[in-house]
Amino acid sequence: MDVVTVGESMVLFEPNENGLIQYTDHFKKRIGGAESNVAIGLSKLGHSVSWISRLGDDPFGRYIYSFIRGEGVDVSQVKFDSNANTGIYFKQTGGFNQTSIYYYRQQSAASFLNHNDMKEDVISKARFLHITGITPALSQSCYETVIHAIKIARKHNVKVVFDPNIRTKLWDSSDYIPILKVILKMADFFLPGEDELKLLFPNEAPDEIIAKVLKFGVSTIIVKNGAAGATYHTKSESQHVSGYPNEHVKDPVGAGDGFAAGFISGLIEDLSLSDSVKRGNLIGSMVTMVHGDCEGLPSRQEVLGFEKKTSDVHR
Ligand code: KDG
Repeated sequence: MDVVTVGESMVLFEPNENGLIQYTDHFKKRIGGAESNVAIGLSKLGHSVSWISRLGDDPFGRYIYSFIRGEGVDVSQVKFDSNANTGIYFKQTGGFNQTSIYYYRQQSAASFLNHNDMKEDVISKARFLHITGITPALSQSCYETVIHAIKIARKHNVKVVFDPNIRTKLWDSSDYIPILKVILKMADFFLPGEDELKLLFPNEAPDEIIAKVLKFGVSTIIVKNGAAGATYHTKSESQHVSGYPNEHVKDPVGAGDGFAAGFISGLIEDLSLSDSVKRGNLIGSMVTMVHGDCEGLPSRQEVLGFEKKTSDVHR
């Protein structure tokens, strides 16, 4: 496997028309989950990727399983739990020009992930382990699972990519910041958004934060700033890589996962850091042009077509 990732995926319900959930009768059923989004993105670019998770033994669980498997992701490490439900969530993109998320995922099947679900022979054979800050916020056992997975990765020189993906709605206290920092100290690549970095290190100057994180042992920090691009920092260099602003944003959710998929894909292919970040920026931008958290993740052909685009109609 090129990449292994672990986390929860949920069924996502989104109003069919541009309406408020409170007044909507018709919903479109989709799927969401930061880690499976990244897995799908990588698979569509031609990489091998395994997604580790738990799903309820229910119709939603089976829907998610088939969807992710259908995108070419290895699901051999996914377990069905007959004692817990698959998580669901609702997303309102219309309305007052702000996206709102409502989770129904407490005690979900994925929140019972535990360290026995992490197989050493699966993680040790990968080149990268992708982790987000969502999974450790789901439950104590999920936090321990993530730490266990990272320890296996480090033992076998598998590089750890950490995207904090801060979702404060999942936090019952501010104690998650120290937890995210524990993971950060074990990561090789750190992919925060500019706003997330401020949340993790309040009242500290950006330069000080970068110096501090590099001292933790992180080799590369990529600070994302949406359409404005991203800046990467290593011990020897810092470089800004321009983004891909677009006027066709339909749904911003999943852009960060698109970035992660593009960036990791560049690393797998041994592209330079700058080109890997550029690929991340491009795919993050493409994701926002399509409704849904993962539907806008492009295939390699779609990436090439988008880069070479000469006309609005492709015949
Ligand atoms: O990054 C997008 C994810 O946030 C979304 O797909 C759902 O994983 C999800 C979450 O926990 O919000």
